[in-house]
Amino acid sequence: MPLLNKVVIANRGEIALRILRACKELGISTVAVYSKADQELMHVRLADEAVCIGPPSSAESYLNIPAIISSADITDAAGIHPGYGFLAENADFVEQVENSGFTFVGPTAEVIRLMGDKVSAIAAMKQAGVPTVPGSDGPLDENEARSLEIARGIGYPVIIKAAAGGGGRGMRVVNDESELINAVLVTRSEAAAAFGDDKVYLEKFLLDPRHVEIQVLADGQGSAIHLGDRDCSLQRRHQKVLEEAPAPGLSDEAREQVSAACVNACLQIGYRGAGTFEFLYEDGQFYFIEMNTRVQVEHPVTEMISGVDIVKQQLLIASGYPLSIKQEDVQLRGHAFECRINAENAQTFLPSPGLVKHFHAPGGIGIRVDSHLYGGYSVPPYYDSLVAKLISYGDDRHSALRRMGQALDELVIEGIDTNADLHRELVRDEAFGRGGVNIHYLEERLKR
Ligand code: MV4
Repeated sequence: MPLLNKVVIANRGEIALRILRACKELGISTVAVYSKADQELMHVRLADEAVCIGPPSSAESYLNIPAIISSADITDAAGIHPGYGFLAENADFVEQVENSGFTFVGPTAEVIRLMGDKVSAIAAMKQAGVPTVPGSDGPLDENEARSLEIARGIGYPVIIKAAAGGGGRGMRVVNDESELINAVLVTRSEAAAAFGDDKVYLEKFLLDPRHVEIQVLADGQGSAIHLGDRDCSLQRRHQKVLEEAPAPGLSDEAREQVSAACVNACLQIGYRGAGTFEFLYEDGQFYFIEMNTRVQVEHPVTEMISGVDIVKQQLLIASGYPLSIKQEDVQLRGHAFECRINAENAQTFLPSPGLVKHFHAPGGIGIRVDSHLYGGYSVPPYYDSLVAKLISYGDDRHSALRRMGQALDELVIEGIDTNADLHRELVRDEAFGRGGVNIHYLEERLKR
């Protein structure tokens, strides 16, 4: 079977470079699409072809569906890889890509839509035997007495979430009965304004869970596998900061049970491509909250412990190949960390774009740097502030963490502010060193 012969990389920054590398390795021709602010991006230089798709603003470039499809048209590309963010989980985009005769590197529009609505996603997962959070099992209706009854049955605190939300947008915690009706009303109207969908649902609010996720690959032809778990609990304002694989301290039994359920769910919903099941993990139990139908920023930690090139697998699956990796071939070994290096002020966390005067990447055994940075590159102010991902690998958690400490000490980024010093503190933090801190740990530590 032939591979996609040419792929449009509909993204920018480090992930565009990551996708370009996977394409080159497979012998797939590459088309970079870039905004007027991004002509100097590393992957634009390295791509076989490059097309300017619009002005700096994302809305007019990386979110401009006609411009991206036209780029595929004029370059005679076969496929479009969306990366993460931008149009990666936009079902309407996927439909237009396919109706124009191109292959979307990812799942079907139908599955993206199913997972994009958190109410239908949770219902599908429950149906497939994936453990979910005790909740309303469907949208809340206008019947206030019924909402009060559901919440009372579950017990306070509860959380009201927008069905169209996700990633921390459109949610509200309710501590007791007196606040419930107003919270539902406010969340509903915010959801209508933000997403054009006022559907809301209710869950038990878990007080101090960890964020643990399962990476899957499925070919849409009857085969699905998992590549183990990651812990992404270190976050600030719903932005992940430092991730690791595997999640520390899980029992083999809990881990195997939940990953088997995820694989089963992939088969049941007809999943195709790379995907991530997000869970809250508390007191040894997993609770599904959302599924991400794209490659994720933190995919490298899974690549390090599994030896599987996830982006390459995405391209093979999109080309129509059945999965060549069987579950028993997947050997998870060692431990990996990823530090997200952002161009941001260390005190205010505000973006810090500008000229990178010097860039020195760390190296050595067990170190990987996914970054589009180079000395003389100017970080534009228009996009996400992620400029580098430092990834370390070791035989065990301790040695991977030591290596990360050394890598951070070697890293030089001059000219812009970054959060590298925060990472230097975190990798030496005692509680983090023990493993298993919860989703509130970083924000509480920053307060101190
Ligand atoms: C929750 C929760 C506690 N209980 N749901 C935030 C992002 C979105 N993916 C879901 N989120 C949460 N849902 C219930 N039932 C706590 C959070 C949450 C969180 C989750 C993962 C990582 C970081 C977080 C930070 C604050 C709140």
